[in-house]
Amino acid sequence: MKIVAAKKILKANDQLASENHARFEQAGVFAINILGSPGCGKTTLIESLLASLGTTQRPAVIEGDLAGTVDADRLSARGVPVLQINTEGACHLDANMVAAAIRELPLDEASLLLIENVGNLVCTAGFYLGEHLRLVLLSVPEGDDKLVKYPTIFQSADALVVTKHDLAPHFDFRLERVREDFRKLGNEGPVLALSARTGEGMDALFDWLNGRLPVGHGAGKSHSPSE
Ligand SMILES: Nc1nc2c(ncn2[C@@H]2O[C@H](COP(=O)(O)OP(=O)(O)OP(=O)(O)O)[C@@H](O)[C@H]2O)c(=O)[nH]1
Ligand SMILES: [Mg+2]
Repeated sequence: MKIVAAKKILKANDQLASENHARFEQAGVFAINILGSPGCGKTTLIESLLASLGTTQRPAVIEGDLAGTVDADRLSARGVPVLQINTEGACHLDANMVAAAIRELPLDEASLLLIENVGNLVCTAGFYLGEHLRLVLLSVPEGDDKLVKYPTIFQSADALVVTKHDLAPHFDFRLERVREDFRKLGNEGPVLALSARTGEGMDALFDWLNGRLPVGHGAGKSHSPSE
């Protein structure tokens, strides 16, 4: 019997992801991988990002879902290029899927690529897609114990975004515990609590992201009629 070790598959994925990264660099695109459980608020956050960063950036979106185009339809309505990947049962995006997607997107006209991964706290963590930045979302209704139970994804995050913070009064969610557990995992990144519903905390995320984008990124790439 032949056995293909998971390590080998991940190595092949990393190789392809590096190629994706090189393609992003060549196109002048900053790529953000957005991960979290089903329903934690990924698409809603992307809508907020499009409304804010979209004024200085030229965004494009990759949507990862097992099936359907619900989120892609939602975001296409905002006038940005969106490409839907249907994983047909796979619980995560991989670098190969993203490589195929970026061939179909007008990447050279974009400056920011937002990738919504499949809703999952486990499988998505191990697959580097070539992104510059990884945002991991945890919504208040999921509970404050998730970092202890699903450490890998939180270890891999550049920032932890606690979503639906407007619901905090209705749940026994301790933000301080989440901050402590994030540090215990050895992650020094920011923990940003926010609500897309009320707008609370959104500016802190936008400021942090703007600080991470390369200087002169986006705005300088805007295609004015005089160009
Ligand atoms: N109260 C509240 N609800 C929110 C917030 N953000 C998102 N929601 C709601 O949460 C539900 C799921 O949001 P989505 O953005 O579709 O979540 P998702 O992570 O993209 O879901 P999948 O793509 O299915 O994994 C929707 O009903 C949103 O309106 C928030 O800040 N506060
Ligand atoms: Mg979604």
